[in-house]
Amino acid sequence: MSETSLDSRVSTIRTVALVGPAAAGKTLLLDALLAHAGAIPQAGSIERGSTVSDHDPLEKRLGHSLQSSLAHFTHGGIRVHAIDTPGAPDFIGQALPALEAADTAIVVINALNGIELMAQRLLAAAGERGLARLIVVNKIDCPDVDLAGLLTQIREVFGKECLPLNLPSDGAKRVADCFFAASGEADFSSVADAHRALVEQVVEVDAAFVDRYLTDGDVDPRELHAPLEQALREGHLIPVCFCSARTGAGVGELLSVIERLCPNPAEGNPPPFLEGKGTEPTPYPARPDPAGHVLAHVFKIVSDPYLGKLGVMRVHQGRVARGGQLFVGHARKPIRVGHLFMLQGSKHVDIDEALPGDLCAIAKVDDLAFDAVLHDAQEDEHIHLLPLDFPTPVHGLAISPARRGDEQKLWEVLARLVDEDPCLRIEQAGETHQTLVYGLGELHLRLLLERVRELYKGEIVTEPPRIAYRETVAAPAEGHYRHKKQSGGAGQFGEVYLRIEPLERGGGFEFVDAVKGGTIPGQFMPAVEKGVRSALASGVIAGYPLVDLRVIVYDGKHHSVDSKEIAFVTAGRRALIEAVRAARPLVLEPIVQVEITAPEHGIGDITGDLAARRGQVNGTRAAVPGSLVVQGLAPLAELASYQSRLNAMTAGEGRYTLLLSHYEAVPPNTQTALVGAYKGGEDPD
Ligand SMILES: Nc1nc2c(ncn2[C@@H]2O[C@H](COP(=O)(O)OP(=O)(O)OP(=O)(O)O)[C@@H](O)[C@H]2O)c(=O)[nH]1
Ligand SMILES: [Mg+2]
Repeated sequence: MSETSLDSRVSTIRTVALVGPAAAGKTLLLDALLAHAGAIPQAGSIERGSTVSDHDPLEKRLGHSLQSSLAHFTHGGIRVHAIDTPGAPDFIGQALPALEAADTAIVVINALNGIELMAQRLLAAAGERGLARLIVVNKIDCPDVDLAGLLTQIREVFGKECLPLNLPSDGAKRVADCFFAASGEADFSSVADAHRALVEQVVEVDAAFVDRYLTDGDVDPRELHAPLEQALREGHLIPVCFCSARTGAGVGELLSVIERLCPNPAEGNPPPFLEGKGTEPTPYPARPDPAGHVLAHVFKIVSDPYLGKLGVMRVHQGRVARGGQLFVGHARKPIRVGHLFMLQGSKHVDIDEALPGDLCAIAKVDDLAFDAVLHDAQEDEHIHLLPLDFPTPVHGLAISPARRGDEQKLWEVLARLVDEDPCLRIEQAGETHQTLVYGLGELHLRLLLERVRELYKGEIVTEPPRIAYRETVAAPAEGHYRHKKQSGGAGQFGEVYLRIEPLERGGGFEFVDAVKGGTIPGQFMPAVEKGVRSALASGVIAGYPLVDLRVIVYDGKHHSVDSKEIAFVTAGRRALIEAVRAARPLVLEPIVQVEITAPEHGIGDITGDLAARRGQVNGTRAAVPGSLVVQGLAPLAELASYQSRLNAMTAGEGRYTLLLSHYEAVPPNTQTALVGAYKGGEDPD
């Protein structure tokens, strides 16, 4: 196959991510697109659980997507890959990675609800990643929706670069194109005005076109392909389309927009690949050239009970072929691409090769992890994609098996589920051997537990959320420990003097070797640091990890025969414990940003309740008509089981999201209680 024909095949690929708030109609819209393109006989239904994308039994039961899901179709010679994503904030760990795989983000807005928080959040995230963005107003068939008002609101909230590419017409039974057509009938506004506004916005990116436009009064839109792509790339234009996934109005037109206007893999901004280790990697310009080295990025992991681990990836450069060999990140040993396929909902469609822009999957590769880069040249091992900014999971739960001895089995089930979702985290709690899982909210953890129960099959016990407290110090202090043991033959000897200093909040940990004259020989310093780190990890006064401090080791003693690594580990650990106890230790608690959406009449109760729980209200703003969004800060510990309290205050209509903001010292009485409850402390002997 010649290079030119391969390149022209890349230009016929479009990769889009459907993102936006829950219930906006993303999943139904994908089915409508698939049906319109002839990939399925007819669109399915959310209520009957018959869509391509919501294939998981739990998704069918709830009527919401919980995981991202892929589908593809061919129409008019163009291959379109689409990723449907869940809209609930707790599942944003499935939605954000779709932005790493797509060239265009289609932000779906529910005409019934207007602009919701998730639409804002995802439109901004897509802009930060440099994607072309398209806003789709869905559900235009619903009676009493104010589409003209919504369009005005979109331009107010998202900016003047949001311009309609089509307008509802014939009582929203169809839509009228405003880009290629210069006139037509619309339900509101005017096709001619919308056409003029679009052309003016697009020509602005290119001075030559501005001149032509000023001279001739119009430019044939078919000549505007290059400036239009540039305007999309630069965020100078965010087109708005209207449709109804239910009646099919505007669905064919959306398909044609994807084919004719959305960027192909070579027309979008290059993906933000970085090359190098350490703190200052340099940008790596990946090119969507099938003849280049392979660079493919794993943006989704699926743990299939029968097929093992599936890695779903976007090819960015080169050609991934069945039977070929690829390296996973730094791994020395290549993997063989035995089975290469594309996903159509739950179905696998075998393929021989995947080109830049294609989304494909490989199975049974245990080493694959989310965010891995696959490549076919060992020198590319340090290339990675700029990481996404995921919210930190702060909702914790302790899980243990009802039957003792099953801990490992339960851990394996959890680890598999955590692999699939970058916003879930598990850890083994210090001495208690409890397994802690952290997620973004109560819904997130509840659904995780449903899946754990299904896979683990045995009974599990959960305990109320555990707060991820931290310890720190408020003053500088000194610590010293001399470890000396003489038992029979060889002894153990190590002595450490150190000083600790508080760092600013968020400052982490610094270790400074200030030993002069080799009183602690260089080869023992790693042992001292190991001892210090082990004390930091297990905590000193309340059993929580120590943060925000600098440890300066400045003196010590060794013995030419009896000094051993283990002696310095112990001395480092004990010296640190002594210093921390003298440095006014504090327990810190997580403070979260909370956003509560609730009907107006419930707002007074909500703000009063927040203030009573050591919270602070920072502002209120309008959301969907009739409801308000309250923004504030509160200690996470005060928000345990918040959904049930919110339900009581809002007759079940309130919703909230939490994001970790920062850590602050707990009130003195809480500190006394936490320190008193801690039994794991060790006294230096
Ligand atoms: N009237 C009308 N209803 C629609 C339309 N599109 C979707 N719906 C309905 O809206 C509900 C939500 O649709 P989904 O496709 O599940 O929405 P989603 O955006 O995928 O939601 P999440 O998966 O939770 O993020 C379902 O009951 C759909 O039948 C539409 O254009 N008009
Ligand atoms: Mg969905």
